[in-house]
Amino acid sequence: LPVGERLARRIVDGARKGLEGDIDEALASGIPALKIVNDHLLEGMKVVGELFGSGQMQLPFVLQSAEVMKGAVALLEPHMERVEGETGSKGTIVLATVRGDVHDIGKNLVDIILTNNGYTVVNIGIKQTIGAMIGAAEEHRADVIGMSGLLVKSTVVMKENLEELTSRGLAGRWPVLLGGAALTRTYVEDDLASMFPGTVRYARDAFEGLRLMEPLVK
Ligand code: B1M
Repeated sequence: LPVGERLARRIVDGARKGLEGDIDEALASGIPALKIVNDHLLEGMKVVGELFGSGQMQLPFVLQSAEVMKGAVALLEPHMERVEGETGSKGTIVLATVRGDVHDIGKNLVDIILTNNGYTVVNIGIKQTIGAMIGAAEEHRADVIGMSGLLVKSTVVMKENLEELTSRGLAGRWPVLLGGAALTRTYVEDDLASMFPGTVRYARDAFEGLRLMEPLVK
């Protein structure tokens, strides 16, 4: 198999042993690190999601796949393109996976992409309440609050979080960036935006998140 397909296969199989060799080979063959993530590793993760969703893969194996994914991203991170010569930060975002949700691979990719492009990312982790996000945003004088969540129930939590920002009188304080597989653009840009007096935007992937940062950081 070509190395890209082998890497996707590794994610599906949860095969960590020999990962370094494949990553080195892919890089040496000239595939940019981000392309390895997007075209090959995420392709494997998609298959994992399908197998799990259809009952053909059990949770412990999904966990193993996630570990290989994280290992691969860690190996690739030093090879990712970064904006050089920037003086200071372009802005600060508090990034969290919402309450009740442990999925953090996507959030951590967003962290890497934003960090490499000159933003300061305060990544406060998984299962975070809106209170914790507000606290971090105040402490770090953040420009944006970013929430990630992959479960369908996380889309409801995000709505509750926006309601809490509103009831605390903080809706106008930080624009909110939302991402994660269970969200849809219409849910965020129509349903949530119509109930939230502040700014709320949807990012389909980490790159859309990056593009949205500039207009959100005023
Ligand atoms: Co879970 N899981 N999982 N899981 N898991 C999903 C999400 C699921 C769709 C699988 C399925 O059924 N097909 C399903 C949700 C179904 C639903 O809600 N309707 C599911 C389930 C059910 C569960 C459990 C409930 C299973 C159980 O316990 N019975 C449980 C939940 C526990 C909890 O959260 N309380 C669970 C657990 C796990 C593991 C721990 C085993 C593991 C996570 C490990 C980890 O993250 N550390 C895991 C995994 C790996 C998955 C799948 C297979 C892959 C997720 C992933 O990492 N994708 C997933 C299936 C799927 O998504 N198709 C699934 C790759 C990642 C890069 O994509 O996070 O979407 P993603 O991020 C993208 C974009 O969405 C966007 O950018 C990223 C890439 O560019 N993005 C943002 C994300 N956040 C953003 C924020 C932004 C901007 C963009 O700005 C703020």
